[in-house]
Amino acid sequence: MVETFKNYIAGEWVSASDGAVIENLNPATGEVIGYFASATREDTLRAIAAAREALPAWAALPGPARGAILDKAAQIIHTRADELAETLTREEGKTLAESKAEVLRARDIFRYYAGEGFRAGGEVIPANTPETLLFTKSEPLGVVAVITPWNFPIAIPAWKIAPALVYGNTVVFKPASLAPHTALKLVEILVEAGVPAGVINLVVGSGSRVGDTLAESKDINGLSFTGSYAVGTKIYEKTARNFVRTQLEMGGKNPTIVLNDADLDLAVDIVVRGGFGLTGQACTATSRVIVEQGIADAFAQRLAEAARTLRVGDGLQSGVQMGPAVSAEQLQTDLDYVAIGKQEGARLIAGGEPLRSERGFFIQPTVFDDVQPTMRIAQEEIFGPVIGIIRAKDFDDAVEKANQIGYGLSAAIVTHDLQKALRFADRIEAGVVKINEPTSGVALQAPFGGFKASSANTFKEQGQAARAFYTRTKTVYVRYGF
Ligand code: UN1
Repeated sequence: MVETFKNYIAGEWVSASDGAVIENLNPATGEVIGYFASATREDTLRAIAAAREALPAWAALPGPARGAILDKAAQIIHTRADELAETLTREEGKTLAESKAEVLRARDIFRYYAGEGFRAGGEVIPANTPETLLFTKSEPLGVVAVITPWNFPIAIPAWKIAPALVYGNTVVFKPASLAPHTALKLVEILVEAGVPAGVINLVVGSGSRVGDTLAESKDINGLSFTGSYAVGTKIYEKTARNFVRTQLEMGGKNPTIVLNDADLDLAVDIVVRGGFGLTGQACTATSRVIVEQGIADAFAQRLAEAARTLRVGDGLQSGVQMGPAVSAEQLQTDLDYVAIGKQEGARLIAGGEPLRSERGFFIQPTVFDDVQPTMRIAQEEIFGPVIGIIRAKDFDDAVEKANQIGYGLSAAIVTHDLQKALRFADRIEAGVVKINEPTSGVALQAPFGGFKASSANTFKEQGQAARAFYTRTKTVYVRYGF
C-alpha cells in the first residue's frame, strides 16, 4: 500500500481542500514512494493566515527560547540521520553518502542558528543630544514564504527556515513537488521539537496554485526562493508589486579554470566532484572547465577516463558514485543538451547516453571538448552531469572566458600560483570563489549567494548574513535628560 501524506496548516495535518494529490517517484527505480496532498489556493491562503496569527506570540518569545527549540530539532535530526538520508536518496536520487552529508549539514545549520537566539541584538549609536539613548532594535520581518528546490531537499529548507524561526518569523514552506517527503519529515521534526501551531506551515503543491498564491500575497513580509531563473524572475515581478522583501537564488553556469601548473590528479578530482557530484544537479555545480592550452590535452583525456569509470546507479547501493537524474523530464533535458552540443560542433569525449539497462532515469557522466564560450551548452544551465571543456590561451584569456556568461554564482581555479589565484579572486564575477576546491559545497557559517543573473542581488543566505534578510531594524531615540 502506497501511503498518502498531508500538509501541515495551523497546527493540523490536512488533505488538500479539493482532495488532489501529487505522485512522488523514486528516480532510480521508477517506483511510487507516496502521494502528497497538493495544496490549493485556499489551503495556501489558510497557511498564510495561520502564520500571521501565530506571529505575535512567536515574535514575543525570547530569542534563547526559540533557539532552544531549534537545538532540539538539531538533536532529532541527528538521531534520525540514517532514516532521513535514506528518504532523501529514495526521492531525489543522490547517493546515500551525499544524502547523509546533507542531513548532517542540516543538523549543523539548526545548531548554528540555535545559538543565534542568544546573540542577535541591536546596536547603541552616539546621539547628537545629551542624555539620549539612541539604539537599534532587530525585529522579525514577519510572515516569510520559503520556496525550495528538489536538489537539496533538507539543507536548503534548513538554511532558510532555521534563521527565519530563530529571528522570530513565522513560515509558510513550499518544498519542491519532486522531493516533498524529506521536507515533510523536517516539518514533523520541527513540530516534535516544539515549534507552535501556525509558526511552521507546509504546503506541498504546484507553482501555479501554491507558488503564485504566495508570491501575490499582500500578507507576507518576505519571500526566500531557490530555484530556476525562469521561475525566480516571475516571482520577483509579483512580490515587487507589494514591496515584499525578496531573496532569489537561481541558476549557475560555474567555471573551473585549470592552469598549466595544476596538479592533474587534483584538477580532475576537483572537476569530477564539482561536475558529477550530486549528478551535476546543483546550482553550484561545475559545468564549464576552462583549461590553459599547455595542459588541455592531458586534462581532457584524464577527465574523460574518470567519467567513464564512475559507477552510476541506485544511490542506495554501496559503491555507487553517481545517482540518476531526478526525473524523466530532467533526463530528457540532459539528453537534449547532449544533442545540442553535438550539433553546435563540440566534441563528445565521454558519455552522452542514457543507461538503458537500468529502470530509472540514468545518464552517463558526459564530457565535451572544444566547447566555444558562446555555444548554448556553455551558456545555458543544464542541471545534469554534463561538463564542457573550453580551451584558453593563457590566464587572462581563461578569466575573460569564465566571465563571458550571464550567471555569476560560483567559480573555481586550480593552480599553485598564488598571484594568479588571488588575481582570479579579484577579477571573477561570482559570489563564491574557490581556490583548489570544487565550485560546489559551501560552509554554512559563511555568506552564500551569486552575482548577475544567479541572484536577485538583494540579500545573501547563511551564516550571519541571513540575519539581514529575516529581520527589520527599528531605530529608537530615548531622551532622558531635560
Ligand atoms: C552547495 O554547493 O553546497 O541549489 C550548495 C543549489 C544551491 C546550493 C548549493 N543553492 O544548488
